[in-house]
Amino acid sequence: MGGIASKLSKLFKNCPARIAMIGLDSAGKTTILYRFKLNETISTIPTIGFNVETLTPTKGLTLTVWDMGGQERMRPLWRMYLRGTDGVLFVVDSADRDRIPEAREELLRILDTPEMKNVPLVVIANKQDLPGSIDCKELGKRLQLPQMSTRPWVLHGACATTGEGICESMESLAKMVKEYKSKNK
Ligand code: G3D
Ligand code: MG
Repeated sequence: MGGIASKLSKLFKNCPARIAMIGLDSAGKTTILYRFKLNETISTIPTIGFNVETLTPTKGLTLTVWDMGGQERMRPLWRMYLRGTDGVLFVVDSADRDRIPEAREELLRILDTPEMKNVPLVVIANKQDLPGSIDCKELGKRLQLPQMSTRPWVLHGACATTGEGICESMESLAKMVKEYKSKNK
């Protein structure tokens, strides 16, 4: 394969970017990272109960990854990690219907900080292969994406285990980050 890995290096070649990759636990974040064929992993555990991974899948692209949900005490730390973020990759388990409201809450909480004003959002509606998964349009509605009037956002259906939809998501991300940076920096 290697398709996604080489694509990433092209996409972010002239556009250094800091991306926050977040979602509830088990959404599929680590599985997506495997598709990037990472050869370097730096893990930092700044405090008990908060696992942040900072990875560089290709030169110029920095991913900061953590699981969200039920971590009220950790919120001040998120903000520290969100500073300087150029884009958000939000990964959702489309088949975990019961936890969609929780995912929405966490997403809105992240976006509703001064650091994240106008920062572009790419939602990965993962696990589209599972029976009973929510389709993209419905998921977008449940996450209240259409209500985001000023923020650029896009949603892609995906299956991290096969890699379907991951390239498209990263293409959208690179494009939106470029636009964001040209306007804001
Ligand atoms: P996380 O890093 O967000 O916590 P993981 O999530 O990447 O660890 O994924 C959690 C589980 O979901 C894993 O299964 C993984 O294989 C599975 N998974 C991830 N993406 C998909 C997908 O698109 N389709 C399906 N069917 N499963 C997926 P295990 O069994 O290892 O816990
Ligand atoms: Mg993980």
